[in-house]
Amino acid sequence: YSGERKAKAERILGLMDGFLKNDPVSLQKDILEHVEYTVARSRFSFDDFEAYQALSHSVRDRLIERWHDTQVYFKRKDPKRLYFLSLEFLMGRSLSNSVINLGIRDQCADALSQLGFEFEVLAEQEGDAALGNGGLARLSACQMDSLATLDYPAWGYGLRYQYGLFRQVILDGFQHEQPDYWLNFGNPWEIERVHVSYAVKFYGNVEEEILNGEKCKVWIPGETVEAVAYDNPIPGYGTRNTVNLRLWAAKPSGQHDMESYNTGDYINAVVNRQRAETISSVLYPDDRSHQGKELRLKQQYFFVSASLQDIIRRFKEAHDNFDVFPEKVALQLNDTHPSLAIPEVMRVLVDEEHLGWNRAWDIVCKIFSFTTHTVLPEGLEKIPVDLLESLLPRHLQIIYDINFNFMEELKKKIGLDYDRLSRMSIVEEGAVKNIRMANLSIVCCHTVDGVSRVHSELLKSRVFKDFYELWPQKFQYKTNGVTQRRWIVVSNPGLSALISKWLGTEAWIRDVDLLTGLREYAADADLQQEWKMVRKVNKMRLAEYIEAMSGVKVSLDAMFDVQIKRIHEYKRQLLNILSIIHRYDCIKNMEKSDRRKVVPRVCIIGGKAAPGYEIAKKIIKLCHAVAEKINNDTDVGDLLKLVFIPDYNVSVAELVIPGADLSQHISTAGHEASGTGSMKFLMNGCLLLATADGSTIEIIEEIGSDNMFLFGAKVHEVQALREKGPALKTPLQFARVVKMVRDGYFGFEDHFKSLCDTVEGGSDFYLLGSDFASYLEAQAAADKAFVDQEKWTRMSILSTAGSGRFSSDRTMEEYAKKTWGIEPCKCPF
Ligand code: 73E
Repeated sequence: YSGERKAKAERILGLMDGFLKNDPVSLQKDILEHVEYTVARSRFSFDDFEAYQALSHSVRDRLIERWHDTQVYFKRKDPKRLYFLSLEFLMGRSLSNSVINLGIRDQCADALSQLGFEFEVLAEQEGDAALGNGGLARLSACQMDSLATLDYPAWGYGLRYQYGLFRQVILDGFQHEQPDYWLNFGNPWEIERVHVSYAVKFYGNVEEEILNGEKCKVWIPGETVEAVAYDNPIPGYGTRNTVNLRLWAAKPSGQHDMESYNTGDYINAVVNRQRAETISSVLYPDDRSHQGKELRLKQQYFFVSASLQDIIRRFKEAHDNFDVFPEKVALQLNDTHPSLAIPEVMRVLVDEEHLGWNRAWDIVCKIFSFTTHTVLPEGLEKIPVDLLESLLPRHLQIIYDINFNFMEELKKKIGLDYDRLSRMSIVEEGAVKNIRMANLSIVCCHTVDGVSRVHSELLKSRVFKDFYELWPQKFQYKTNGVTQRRWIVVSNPGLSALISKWLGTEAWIRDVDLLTGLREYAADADLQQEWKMVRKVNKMRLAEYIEAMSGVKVSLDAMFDVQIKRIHEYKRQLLNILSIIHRYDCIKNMEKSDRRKVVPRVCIIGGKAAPGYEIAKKIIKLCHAVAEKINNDTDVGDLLKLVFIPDYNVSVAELVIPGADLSQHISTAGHEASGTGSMKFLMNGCLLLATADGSTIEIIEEIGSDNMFLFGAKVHEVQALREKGPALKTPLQFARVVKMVRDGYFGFEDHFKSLCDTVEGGSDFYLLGSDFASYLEAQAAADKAFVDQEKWTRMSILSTAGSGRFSSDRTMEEYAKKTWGIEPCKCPF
């Protein structure tokens, strides 16, 4: 600034005593002020939760300063920006992550201890923000952290659900779902922007008008809902840059429908308007299929429309010619869930900005990129035409027009190959006519990314084969990654400090490839000793949690063997449980003298089943039934325990992962697009027991197959095994353990019958039977390795050392360079 503006800025800075200070005394002062004026409790007497609130507000103030600086800087520099559109973000807790990224963790801990509080205790007061289902949603959160850290000019857009993913309550071994009204106790991590709101239209009809002698379409909506912005600052690590995650909440429209008020039924008119809020009320809890639901479609369009209005407004503030739009805007579709953005941009450019179809289409083809997380054709999203026609009549017309042009172009290229034309068409004909959202996305996006190498191969050779043959250059892949800030630094401070000590630097927190430096010390006795100590402390913490949750006491000498993820048949928790039954059966039938050789295990399983997914819920019940039997068998004692961790979520993962010795990633090959849990365990020095599926194939390349326990059919073998079907010989042990379940050894035989039927009688689609023998071998190899603690610890250190490639920093850099064409824009303070 100069002149008058400079003087004003200086006066303001003087009045405010500059920027907020981060020394413990200043932090204490801020915390006390927030206790008094924000939380409205006495500064002389407040409890842990109130202290958490006051601390969070103090941290939030610092986030806001950086957020402002970053946004002002982005505005001034006007770089090409990435807009990341995702219907799900699984952020988890914010306090610990924020103080670490702001570099004020120790100062906050000091400040609190002088006030008589403990940082860790306050951090536990925070609930999870669970606005997503699983891997896809947590990936979005990790990617936001990396985008901020790497100084990319990025914005995230999503929905502010009032109810996040349901809480899982286990009663008598059965899963029950309870609503997660996560906003009950307030949310200091968001900033409500009452003045940033847009009208989103639904229903109605399309009319033609003549404007300046040209025909144009006008959509007359039947319902209007207001989208209000809630900003969530996402701080980078080791930088002042703080990016924005803008989530939309639905509110009744400010535009009054005079007619319904005039009819005199005032109360009903208000109640009807209030119904608008349902659009952002609840997250759909299925992480694979939810096709054809009107509310889901409304959610998708609601967030897409509000986000695009916001993006276009920001663009128009700085530019008056849409031809430069692709130089300023990259729009990333996180799966097909936001793909209505495509016809929406066309609608705005053609109907509202009057650019003409061809010019608009040219722009659309340059701005969108699409990442698919799906493996199976059945998993692809479809929208019934009837539904779209009623909810978004103009968008349906636009999709038809896009498809008509595409089909004409395609015919010129491939001729009248009707089978292929109909497979590639955006419109699926049939009893119910559908719009294929993946086809729409592929046709309109310049890049289609897979989430691991093998996933991309499957997309090219199977799921999108026709499209790959037409446009090979569109198909890429970027192997997923996770952020080492949350998954090592926040969740495993002991290991984090140890790594920094041995590497002689904290630089790995930003430059994760430096972790390879640990390789040279993998066999060093001192490091091994310290490594084991850190792991033991983490195991103690986990053991305490297990006892508090399930009442089961576990031995720290046992191998902690963990499988935590959504419950799905393809993820094969059932395979794990059946092998635990086998282990139990073996111990029971063993000579007492041989039992000394058994490696004690604590098997830990956690995860939620979609509420309507019966088989997955039966797997949870089976786990509890088996646990009940084993854990109460004093004859087996500490040799084997099985615990189910209820209500698995991000903060539970932060506790469990650092304490795991072994983790399981055992999907039927070809079914897990990537998998990201494995990466978090790997970073924490946990050994993997896995099939060669998704990203595991790339993990093998980094750490070597001799540092993990691999088993099972390979991707290219699965098809043939399935075709063999009933002719496949399953091992006797498999038949025996399934029979134990069938015969009621664990009770509830009627309940488990249909579960057993999924793996027997020729119907074993996920190949539990055919993989069982090799699974048991891998389990035995893990036992053997665990006995040799020196070897185990070396493997553990090598796992962490080889985990660098699986940082979301690497993934985001690849996207920035190869897909989005954006550059870092670092705020210079
Ligand atoms: O393999 C995972 C992958 O690691 C995949 O199953 C998951 O995405 C992860 C991140 O790439 C995924 N989630 C969904 N589809 N794939 C999904 C589908 C519908 C709704 C919510 C999530």
